[in-house]
Amino acid sequence: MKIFYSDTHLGHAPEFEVFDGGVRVPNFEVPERATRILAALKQTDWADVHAPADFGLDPIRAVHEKGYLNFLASAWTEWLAARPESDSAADKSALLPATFPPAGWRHRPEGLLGRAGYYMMDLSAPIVAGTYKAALASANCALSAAEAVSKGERAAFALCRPPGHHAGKANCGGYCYLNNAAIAANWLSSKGRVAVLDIDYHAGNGTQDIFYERADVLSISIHADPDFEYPHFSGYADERGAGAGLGFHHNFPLPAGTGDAAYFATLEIALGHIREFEPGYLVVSAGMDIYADDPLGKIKVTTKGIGEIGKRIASPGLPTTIIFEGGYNNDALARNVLALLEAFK
Ligand code: SP5
Ligand code: ZN
Repeated sequence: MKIFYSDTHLGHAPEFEVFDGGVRVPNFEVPERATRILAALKQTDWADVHAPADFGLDPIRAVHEKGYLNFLASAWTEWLAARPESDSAADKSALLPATFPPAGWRHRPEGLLGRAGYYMMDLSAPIVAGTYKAALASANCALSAAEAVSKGERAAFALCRPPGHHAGKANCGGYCYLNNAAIAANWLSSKGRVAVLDIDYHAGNGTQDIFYERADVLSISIHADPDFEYPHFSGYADERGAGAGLGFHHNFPLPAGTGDAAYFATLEIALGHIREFEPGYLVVSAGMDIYADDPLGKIKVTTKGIGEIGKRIASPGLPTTIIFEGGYNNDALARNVLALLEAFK
């Protein structure tokens, strides 16, 4: 199986994020997540690791708003000039705003911190020196995997870091800056109908935002109920798409404690929608934070269960682009990713 990976992610390593209650914690989304999976893949006799090609900005501009991309591109340089040198309490290692617009306040300020609050959805996507380059390389891994699949591979895996599914048309958040899966799916959509299946523990709010009004891309997310879990404001069952896209988005919120059997039952409903849609391509947002021992998750899927999820997703036989998203138990990550990928060898 073709695997796409770039070392460029190593330049993106924010030291911290801010949890509920204003608690500053070491960032969970660390480079080790990807390097450990890479090492395990290299130990197999089937993983064929490649550097991504550079697809340029056009396929990214097709998904994300221009103003947001300009912000990502220049935010760090602007922060170097604007950060409060005189304030000894300020952490200068990352750009993170502390003010966000309430719903309906859509004036976009010119100043850096105003733009940061406007384009960031939370306090878990700090921008550091290497963030933009890492996000571009991650998107290129997704595009390279999509291209391999479009050329006849049964499946390809994009070992993306940073992840992407919380990034919407004009926002970063939840460790995500560019929506790798949506960029790949949109690129594939010129070649056939595309279904996106998001199995990350968290609702794929960014992917939902990007495809919400489109009928040519079916998007489905299975996740912890946002009523109790991040991202809180997106991922509810009654969000079914809008305009031409009405009926082409599905959310499956699950209760805390959901185990293998209940997860499979929900997955079968999702796969039923995919079969009915008759896509030419499938894109999977493969988060491993559904794992029972994930430090950020409350769903209880086992490693064996992740293997079974792989088999069931593989069963319609669709050309499949698999995009790495979340998953924070670094000891179990590689084992879980391999369990999923084994079904597509
Ligand atoms: C790609 C991805 O999986 N992003 C997830 C971002 C989640 N950030 C919010 C985490 C909320 C943590 N709640 C505290 C649980 C600690 N036991
Ligand atoms: Zn997640």
